Amino acid sequence: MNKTSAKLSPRYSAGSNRDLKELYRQMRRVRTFEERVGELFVRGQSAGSMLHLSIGEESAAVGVCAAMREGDTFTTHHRGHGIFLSRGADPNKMMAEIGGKETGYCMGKGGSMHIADMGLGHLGANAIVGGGIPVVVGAGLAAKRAKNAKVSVAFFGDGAMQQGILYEAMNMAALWELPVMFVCINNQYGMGTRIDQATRATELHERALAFGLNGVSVDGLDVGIVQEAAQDLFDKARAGKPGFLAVSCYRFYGHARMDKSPYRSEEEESKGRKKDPVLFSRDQLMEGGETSDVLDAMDSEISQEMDAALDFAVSSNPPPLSAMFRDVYGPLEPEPEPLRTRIARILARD
Ligand SMILES: Cc1ncc(C[n+]2csc(CCOP(=O)(O)OP(=O)(O)O)c2C)c(N)n1
Ligand SMILES: [Mg+2]
Repeated sequence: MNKTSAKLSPRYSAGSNRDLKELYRQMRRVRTFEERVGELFVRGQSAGSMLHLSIGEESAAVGVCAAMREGDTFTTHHRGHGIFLSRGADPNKMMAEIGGKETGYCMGKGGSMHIADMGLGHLGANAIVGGGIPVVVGAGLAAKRAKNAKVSVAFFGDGAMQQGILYEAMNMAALWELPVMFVCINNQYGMGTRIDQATRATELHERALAFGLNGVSVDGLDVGIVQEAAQDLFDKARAGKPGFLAVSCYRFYGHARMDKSPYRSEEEESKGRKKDPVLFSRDQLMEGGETSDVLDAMDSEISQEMDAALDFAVSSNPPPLSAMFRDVYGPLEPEPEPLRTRIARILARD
């Protein structure tokens, strides 16, 4: 099964503009949030040196998350801001986390690549390529045993398609009939390596079919098509047949903020950036009768929301040194041994 997008998604033509408008709004929120994250970096206010923006990939986050239900859980890769935002994250707390501030989701100690929040079902972003994938198998097993009809979703990039852990996880999920979804955001690149330089098997969903999952690849230009495909797979996953969805898109900018992508031609980039899911859905809305005034007003409200998130992060404080070990060790684990005591103990051995 390989669905590709026509010019207009049949489901989201004129009659159902209201649904599409909400998807557009969510995609615009992700885009604007990421633009502000870029500003945070340029101001030298982001924690750590690595920031991965999901500009160009908004339909994958928004379309798939629109098919999720309250209580579903998920993990993300290192490019996960848009996914968490689409699951209801507070942009203030997210921006503060990315800025390493105590008002962030993890008190600023996780940063961009290690955000987690159990309340919203976020089981953790992960900087190791493929690292978040096996977690959802465990969560799926728990959901199956609890019979609570929750699905657990792993979001990852095309780079993880070459990681063995994905195949162990898909095999186990299929064998045990777990309510699990594997979502590959295929932005065509793993750092500077294009997907066709990394594998000959570029029809990614076919690998899932081989393991006994449902598998679909869609063009991420059209968020309506992404949502429809995701909804269908989620319904089946909830009933015990895990699914795999590959959403193809184009990573508009470098791998991380300091990467100017010297390995791509300007021509390729400008062609790739024409594959813009936000503008595509805006065009769909206009064709369905929406006015540019209404959409501009929506955009400017979102700009204000994200400006406020940036201000919130910049004006928040970093966590105090005394909180260094808080939330790092569980209540049953001993406090880490103070360095001085440890050195004294080691020296006393000789
Ligand atoms: C196991 C592992 N190998 C290598 C890296 C270095 N690394 C970080 S991101 C990345 C590329 C990931 O590409 P993809 O999965 O397509 O995600 P994208 O960055 O395109 O969103 C690599 C190789 C890593 N973090 N983990
Ligand atoms: Mg990639």
